[in-house]
Amino acid sequence: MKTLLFNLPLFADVTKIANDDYVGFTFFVGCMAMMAASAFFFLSMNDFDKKWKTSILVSGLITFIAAVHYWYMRDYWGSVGESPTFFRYVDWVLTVPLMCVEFYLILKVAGAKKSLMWKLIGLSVVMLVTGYLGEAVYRDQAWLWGLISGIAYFVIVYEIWLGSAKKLAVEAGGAILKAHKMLCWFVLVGWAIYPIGYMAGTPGWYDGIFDGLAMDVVYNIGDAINKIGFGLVVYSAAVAARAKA
Ligand SMILES: *C/C=C(C)/C=C/C=C(C)/C=C/C1=C(C)CCCC1(C)C
Repeated sequence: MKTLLFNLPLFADVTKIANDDYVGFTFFVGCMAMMAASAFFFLSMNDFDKKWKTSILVSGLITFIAAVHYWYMRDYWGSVGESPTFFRYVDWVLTVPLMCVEFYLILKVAGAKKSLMWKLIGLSVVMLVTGYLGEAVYRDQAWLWGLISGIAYFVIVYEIWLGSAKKLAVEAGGAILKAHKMLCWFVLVGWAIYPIGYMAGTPGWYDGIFDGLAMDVVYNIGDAINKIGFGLVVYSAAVAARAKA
């Protein structure tokens, strides 16, 4: 039993993080931040009525899924010393669709249909699967897969900023419109960090732009801003809605 436990990744030996290992450091701190955020969302969700409870639960699930993946990525980086691309994309393919669900849940009061949710989820999956193909499988065609991924990203941006999602948000007004707008900014600015990471990680492109700052550092900063920040926007909207009620 003891050997079994100690062979689980949870009890694996801790690897040293060098002073200049920014990737290792941001994986470590990122993991802690995601855990703390999850505890916060899970513990506060019961302070709200049913509608907002679900939204805050989803915020917590997003950071919790990320915390588990960060635990593995931190360990993988420490012991293998390579970018944990596979874990990274599994994390994204679970958490980004949940962010799409978040848009839908917020707009549900204004009559958002499930089809909007599935459309956003479908686009996000296309964006991530093609990104994975360019980053891990067809490295020589990184531009082609990056382009397809970028198009899917732009369609998402269009849909929430100008498309039917926007219309619903305007109809709802108040805290809903405010939260929707903030989340839109996250997608436009916060998510734009990722294609920069992709370009910085593709050999022969911009691998020198940040003075050699690794792609993983860019992705880790992006994740902290987007997953925790996104959840906090939803939390604030719930607080605002409660104050009015
Ligand atoms: C929590 C994780 C999030 C919010 C991840 C978002 C990821 C993206 C928006 C990735 C986008 C990409 C492109 C737009 C083009 C290049 C390939 C990707 C997958 C890095």
